[in-house]
Amino acid sequence: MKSADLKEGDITANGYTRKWWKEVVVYQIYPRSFKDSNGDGIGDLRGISSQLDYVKRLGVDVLWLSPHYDSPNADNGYDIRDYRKVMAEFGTMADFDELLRGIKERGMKMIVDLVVNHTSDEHVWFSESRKSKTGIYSDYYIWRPENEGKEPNNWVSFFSGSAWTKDPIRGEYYLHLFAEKQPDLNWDNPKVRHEVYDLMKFWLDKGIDGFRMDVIPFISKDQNFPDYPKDHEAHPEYVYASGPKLHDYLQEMHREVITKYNVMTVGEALGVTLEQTPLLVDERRKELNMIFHFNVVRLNRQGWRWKPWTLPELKAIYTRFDRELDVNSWLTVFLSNHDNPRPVSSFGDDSVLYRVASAKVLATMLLTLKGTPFIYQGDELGMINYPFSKIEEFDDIEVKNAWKAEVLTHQVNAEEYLFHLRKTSRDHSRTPMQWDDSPNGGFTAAAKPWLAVHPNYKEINAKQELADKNSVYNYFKQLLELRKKTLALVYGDYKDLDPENPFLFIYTRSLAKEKFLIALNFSRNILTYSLPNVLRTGRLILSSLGGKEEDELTIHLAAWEARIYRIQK
Ligand code: ISL
Ligand code: CA
Repeated sequence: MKSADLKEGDITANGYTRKWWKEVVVYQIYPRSFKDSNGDGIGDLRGISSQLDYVKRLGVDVLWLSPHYDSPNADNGYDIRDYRKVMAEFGTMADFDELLRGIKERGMKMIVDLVVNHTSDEHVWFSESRKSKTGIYSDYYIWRPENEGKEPNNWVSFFSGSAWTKDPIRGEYYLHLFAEKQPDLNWDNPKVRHEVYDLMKFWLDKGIDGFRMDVIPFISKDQNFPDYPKDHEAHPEYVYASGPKLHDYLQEMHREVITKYNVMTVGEALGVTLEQTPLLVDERRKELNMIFHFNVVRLNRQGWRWKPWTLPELKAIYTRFDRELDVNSWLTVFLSNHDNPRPVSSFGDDSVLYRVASAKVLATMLLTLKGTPFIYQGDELGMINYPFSKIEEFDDIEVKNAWKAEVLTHQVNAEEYLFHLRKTSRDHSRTPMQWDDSPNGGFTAAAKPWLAVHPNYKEINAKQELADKNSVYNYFKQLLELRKKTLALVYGDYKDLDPENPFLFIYTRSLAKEKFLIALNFSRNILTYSLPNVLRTGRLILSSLGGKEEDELTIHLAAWEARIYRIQK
């Protein structure tokens, strides 16, 4: 069944309502690290415009632009100073309009980042709010008096320390779940909500196609601000998320803004459990289209500490979500973003021998599971984690604050901290895109980019991979072509055939008369798998290593090989 056969709003054979945003593949761009057009060492919007053919050729449908707004960059743009102005380092509003035009004329769409749980402390709303307890902006943020000489409660910031800072000007504490320079907005104030809806319409009226909503489950707080229970210290996000009015506000946002446009919304659902997921994404509730849940990207880390994981644990996540969510809910599938290390290093094998093969296994999983796939810039090249050796090489405020709070206070040994950061730091995915083998990987003409380019740019770069038919990039391209014309890989029922297998991920996707078998080898060993006799492999339609047809009841998978079969029913 070709995706052209059915139309938006039709119901698939297994009960899903077809929507364009369920059938697209999204490519995330972190503007700071994508392409520098003016030689200042910082990526910018004109740089992105210059590479749109590269993105289009890959075969993705939607670009997600990480924050492009005016910001002092305390948290690389996730601290917004002016929602209606383009960050000076990234260019001008004319550059934004040109980028959007370039995307549209290539038949792609663009969503932007909506960061409205908090602003920068340099936003005019905060400058005004801290001036007085009675002005019109006084309750745009969350202010509380000190509590017996201390912070109002025991909430902690994700960037170390208390979530409260006493402001010398207003003489009260303000809440910031992230950095001190990221004060949380007070969503219980209807003026704040309508400011947000207005700024959303400003960008929607320019023609964007939706929003990725930053930590959106945090926007509603219990205004009594009770201490969270001690056992939540490791995961305060489960206290901060899903506050009393979250669904009221998301439904209001949908009524006031979203429903007036044909757009997609994806919520970054830090702190949302599987059980709570339908409350956000069940289409009948008219809140969000889909969410990013954190189960997979938190499988190998707890905060900044790396932890071992197993393939059965990874497979169980996909199976749980698939089983628990009905046809009224939709999800995303992603293995990385600007907050997580490179997937080949986290879930694949970033050795010289197996980097390419394992990148293709991960690409096959990403693009044949159920849910809208998100590809993060550079993952289509099989980029890997950076060899950080000292704290000075990091940029991320999350890293630097934890170093100050835990290492400089001698609670954690510096070497131990660096050992973990080499596996878990957000900066791994923020090193510049590697375009070719010229200095700085062709990312910038500047002598020094804002963050060092990975030293492997001569081996791993877009120019080399475009020319190499066996490259990771060209394999992603093949997979995207296959997914585009195969509705069963979008909506098809999912079934894990061997959940406990420690090294093989073998699953089917089936819709109406079509059934596909996907076989992934997450190991360096040649492995054999005998299919349950109800299944016959049928026709091999793709092998990541050029493998050939097989005896129909047994599959032999080479080290880090991925195979896709069309099964004869
Ligand atoms: O998990 C985290 C906290 O320990 C971080 O990876 C991240 O802060 C979290 O996932 C929320 O991410 C979003 O909000 C942050 C910003 O730093 C991230 O870049 C953004 O994706 C605050 O806006
Ligand atoms: Ca630049």
